[in-house]
Amino acid sequence: MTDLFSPAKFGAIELSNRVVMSSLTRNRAGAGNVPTELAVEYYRQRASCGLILTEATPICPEGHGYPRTPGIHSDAQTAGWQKVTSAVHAAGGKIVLQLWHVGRISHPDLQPGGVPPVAPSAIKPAGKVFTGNEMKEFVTPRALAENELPGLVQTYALAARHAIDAGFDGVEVHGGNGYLIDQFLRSSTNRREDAYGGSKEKRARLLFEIMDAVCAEIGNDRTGLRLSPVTPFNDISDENPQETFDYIVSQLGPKRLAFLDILKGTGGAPREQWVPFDYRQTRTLYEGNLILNNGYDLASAQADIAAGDADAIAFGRLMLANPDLVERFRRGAGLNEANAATFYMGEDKGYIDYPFLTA
Ligand code: 8OZ
Repeated sequence: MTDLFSPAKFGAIELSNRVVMSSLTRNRAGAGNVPTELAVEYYRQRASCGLILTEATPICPEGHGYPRTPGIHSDAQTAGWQKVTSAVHAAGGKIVLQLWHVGRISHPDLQPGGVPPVAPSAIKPAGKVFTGNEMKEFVTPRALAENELPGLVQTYALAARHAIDAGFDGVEVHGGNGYLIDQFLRSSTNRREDAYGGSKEKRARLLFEIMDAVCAEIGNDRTGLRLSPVTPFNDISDENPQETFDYIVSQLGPKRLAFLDILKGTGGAPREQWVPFDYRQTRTLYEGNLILNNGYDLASAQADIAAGDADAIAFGRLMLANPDLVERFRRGAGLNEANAATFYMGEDKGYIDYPFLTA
C-alpha cells in the first residue's frame, strides 16, 4: 500500500519517502546573497526527507524583495548552492531549487538602480515591505512591456541551468503566493490588455511560456511548479479561482512535469477562513504527481496519501523544527515546536540547533 514512508518517482527524481520539506524563506544568506555554511548544515540535517524544496531563490537581481535571500544569478551563488547540494546528496537526500521572482513585492531600496519593481500592471500592493532597515510602504510597480517578457522567460531558463550546474536534482518554479507569476495569473493584479492579460488563457500564458522554457533547458522530468490558488498573501485575489486554476492544471498535465506542488488554503490563516476551493478537482484535472501542503500532521498526511488525494505531503513548520521528522513520524515520537521568533533573519539560532531524537 502507498503510505508516507513508501518511495516515489517524480519524473527523474527518486524519493525515498513521501515526506517533502516545503520551501521556507529564512533570510540568512551571506554577502552577495550567497548561501552560507550554515545553510549547508541546515539542509544537510534535513536530508532524510524524500525531497527538499529549497527556500525561494531569486533568478535575477530584480527578483529580490526581502533582505538576505540567496540568489541563483551569480557565480558565487551557484558555487554556494553547490556546497548545499553536495552535502544533501552525500547524506542520501534529494534537493530541488525553488526559482523565484517577487515582481511588485519589493521596493526601490531592494532594486538595482533604486528603480520601482516590475509587475504585470502598475497596481500598488497594500501594506509594507521590510527593506533591511525599516518597514516602508510598497510603491506602484512599473508594468512590464510585452517585449520584455521573452527576456524574462529566458531568465527563468538560465536560472534553471545554473541550478543544474549547482548540482540540484531539479527546480520548482514558484508560481504562487502573490509573486510575479501569480501576479500574472490572478485577476486582481493583472489588468493587461495585451496577449498576457484579460482571459484566464491570456493570464496563464506567461506561466506556460516559463514552464516550456525551463523544461526545454533542463528537462520536464526535473521541473516542478508551485501554485497557491486562493492564498490572499501579498494582497492578491482572483475573481474565480476555481475556474482559473482548473484551467491551468488541466493544461499542465500534458507537459509531464516532475510534480505540481499546491499550497492549500491561505497560508497561516485558520481553516475556517480559507476561500473555498476543490482540491480533489485539481487531482482529477491534473495528470501527474501532486504534492499538497499546509497544516498537515502525520495522521492527515497518511489519510490523504491513502485516499489517493496526493502523492506526497510537504511540511513547513514541522520540517523546520524537526530535522529528523521522518524518523519521528516512523516512531510516533514527540515533535519539537517551531519558534516563530527565529523564522526570519539571524544566524544559527532556530536554524541548525533544533535537536534530533537522541535514542
Ligand atoms: C514568508 C516570508 C517571506 C517570503 C512565500 C517566499 O510565501 C515566500 C515567503 C514567505 O512563498
